[in-house]
Amino acid sequence: MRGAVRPGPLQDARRRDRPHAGRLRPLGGTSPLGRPTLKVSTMATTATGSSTYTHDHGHGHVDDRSFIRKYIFSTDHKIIGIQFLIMSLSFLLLGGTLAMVMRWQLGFPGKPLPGGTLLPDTYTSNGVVLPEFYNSAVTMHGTFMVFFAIMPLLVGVFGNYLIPLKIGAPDMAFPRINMASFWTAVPAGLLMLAGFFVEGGSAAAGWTSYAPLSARSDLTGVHLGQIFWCLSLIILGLSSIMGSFNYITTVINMRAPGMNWFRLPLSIWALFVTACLVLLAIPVLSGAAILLLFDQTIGTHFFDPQAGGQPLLWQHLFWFFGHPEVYILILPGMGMVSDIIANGARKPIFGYTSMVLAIIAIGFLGWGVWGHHMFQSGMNPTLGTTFMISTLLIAVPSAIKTFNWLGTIWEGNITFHVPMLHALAFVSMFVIGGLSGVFMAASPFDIYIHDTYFIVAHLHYVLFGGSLFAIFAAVTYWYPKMFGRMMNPFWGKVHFWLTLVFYNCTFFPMHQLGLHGHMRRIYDPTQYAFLREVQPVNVFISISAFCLFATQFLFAANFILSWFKGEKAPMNPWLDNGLEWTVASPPPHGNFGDVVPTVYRGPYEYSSPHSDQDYLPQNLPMPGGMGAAHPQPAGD
Ligand code: HEM
Ligand SMILES: [Cu+2]
Repeated sequence: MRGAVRPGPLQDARRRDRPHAGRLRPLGGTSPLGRPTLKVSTMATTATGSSTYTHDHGHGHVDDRSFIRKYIFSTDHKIIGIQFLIMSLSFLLLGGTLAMVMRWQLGFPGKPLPGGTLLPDTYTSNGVVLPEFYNSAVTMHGTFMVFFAIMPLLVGVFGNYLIPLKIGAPDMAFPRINMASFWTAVPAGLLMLAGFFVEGGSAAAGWTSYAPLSARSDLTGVHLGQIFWCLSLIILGLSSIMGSFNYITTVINMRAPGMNWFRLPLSIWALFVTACLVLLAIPVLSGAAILLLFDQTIGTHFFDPQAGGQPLLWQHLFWFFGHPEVYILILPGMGMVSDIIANGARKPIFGYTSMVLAIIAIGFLGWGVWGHHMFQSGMNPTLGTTFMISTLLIAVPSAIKTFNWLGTIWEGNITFHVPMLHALAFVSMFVIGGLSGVFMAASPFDIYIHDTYFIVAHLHYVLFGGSLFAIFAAVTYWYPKMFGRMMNPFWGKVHFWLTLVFYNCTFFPMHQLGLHGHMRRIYDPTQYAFLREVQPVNVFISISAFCLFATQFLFAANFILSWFKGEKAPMNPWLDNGLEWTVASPPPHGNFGDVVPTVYRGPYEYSSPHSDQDYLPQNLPMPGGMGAAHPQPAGD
C-alpha cells in the first residue's frame, strides 16, 4: 500500500550531498549571532563532519541578556519574528476597522456611522462619514493591509521565524541588521498612522497613489498626509531591503550539512525567491516615491501633465513594482501551505521539483506583466496583447502548483487540523481568485470590468482568500513552536468555518456588482440610478463584512488567551519532519545548541515505508543504512 503511494525513488534521492556547509566566518570577537562575546565566553567549537561554528553563550549556561536585549532590541530571529507578528496583527486590526467604515458608508450611505459622532468634524458630520474621510479610509485600508499587515506577516514574521530554524542555522547571517529591519518598520508604520492626525488628514489618492491626484495637493486638499505616505514607504523600503538580503545570505550560506537545495522545505524556497523579488522590486517603489515626494515638496513636475510631466510614468513605475509585489504577497503563503498540506495529508508533497520550478518561474515571469494594470491607460493595443499573453503565461506555474496540491491530498490519510483547514481553504479560494485573474488578463474582458468591483473581488480572493488564509494556517501551525502552547482547536475550527462562510458572502457578490458596472471607488452608490437596483447587494455585503470582522475577535481571543493559558505544546505536535520540530517549543536562543544538525533527507517523508512511524525527521540517521535515501549521509 505504501509502495503504491510512492513507487519511485525520493525526489532528492539522487542528488549529491553538500558536505561543506559554507558559513559566514565569524568576525573577530563577534559570534555568528552577531553579539560581541559576553561574560560567559565559552567559545564552544563544535565539529560535526567538516562543518564548524563558534557559539559564544554555551548551552546549559544562564542566558544573561537583559530584558531589553532579550525582548525589545533583540537580535534573535525568533523574537524579531514575534515582534513583527504583534506589529502586523495590530495593523491588520486597524486596516479591518477602516474597511468597516467603508462598508458602512457603501451599505448605508447617509446614515450616521455607529460611534461616528466621536470622530472629529473633519471626518464626520453628525456621525455621517464625509467624502474626504471615505477617500482616506479607502487609501489607508489598502496601504496598511498591503504594506503593514500582509507583507510583514508573510515576509517579516515567517521569513524571520522559519528560515534559520528550518535550515538548521543558529540565527540570521546578520542579526543586527535584522533587528534594524524591524526597528525601521515601526517608525514607518507610525509615520503612516500620523497622517490621520495632521491638517488635511491622511493620504487619500488610493493605495496606488495615482498621479496627478497624489502629486498636487490642490486636487485633494491633502498635503502633509500625502508626503507622509511617500516618506513612510521610503523608510519601510529600507526595512524590507535589510530584511531580504539577510534572508538571501542566510539561505545561501548557513544551511546545515546535508541541507542541499533540493532538500529545502518549499516554504524556504518560496521565502528565498520572495526575498529576491523584494530586493529588486522595492527600490523601484522607493525611487518612484522619491520622485513623487519631489513633486509634492520642491516643485518638480515629474508626474504633473499640466506642467509637462507624465502621469503614466507613475503608473509604469508603480506597477513595475506592484505586480512583483503581488507575488511577494502570495509566494510565501504558497510555500507554507505546501508544508502544511503534506503534513495534513501525511504524504510527500506531489511533484517537489515542479513546485520549486514553478516558484522560480513565477519569480521570473512576474516582472513582465505589469501592463495588465494599464490596459485602459490608452496603451497601444499591440502592447496590450503582449501583456495579455505574458499574463496568461503566468497562470501556468500557478496551475501547476494547484494540481500538485491536489495530487498531494489525493488518497492521503488526511488530518483536518486547524492549519490544514486553512491551507485547504487557501487552495480553493486561490483557484477562484486565479480564475478571475485569467479573465481579467484578457484585455477585451478587462476593458469592460476595469476599475469596477470585479477587481476588488479578484484582489480579495487572492489576498484574503489566499494570503490571509495562508497566514491563519501558518500562525496556527507554528504557534506552538513560537509560544510553547497550543491554540484551542475547537475555537480554531469555529473561527475557520465562520470566516470561510462570511468571507465568501462578503467577496463573491462583488463579482456581480462589478459586472453590473459598480465603480471601484465611489462614496455613495445610490447617487447613480443604474446602481440603485443593486443596492441590496451592497447591504448584504456590508452585513457579511461586519460578521466577518466580528469573527476575527475569536481568533484574537484564542491567540491571546492561549499565550497564557493554552495547553503546553510538545516538541512536535503535528508529527512534522522539519528541523524546527527537533528542538524545544519554544526553541532556546541559538536554536540547536552546540550540535549542528545533519540533514539526511527532504522534509516530506510522511508515510515512509522505511519508518515505523508515519514520518521521518530530516535529521534522523537511518540505522544500518536500511532503505536510507543516502547511503553516505553528509557528516558521516
Ligand atoms: C493567476 C494569476 C493572476 C492573474 C492572471 C492576475 C491578473 C490580474 C489583472 C489582469 C489585474 C488588473 C485588472 C484591472 O485593474 O483591470 C489584477 C489586479 C490585481 N491583482 Fe491579480 N492576478 C493574478 C494573481 C494575483 C495574486 C496572486 C495577487 C496577490 C496576492 C493579485 C493581486 C492583485 C491586486 C491587488 C490587483 C488590483 C490592483 C489595483 O489596486 O488596481 N493577483 N490581477
Ligand atoms: Cu498584476
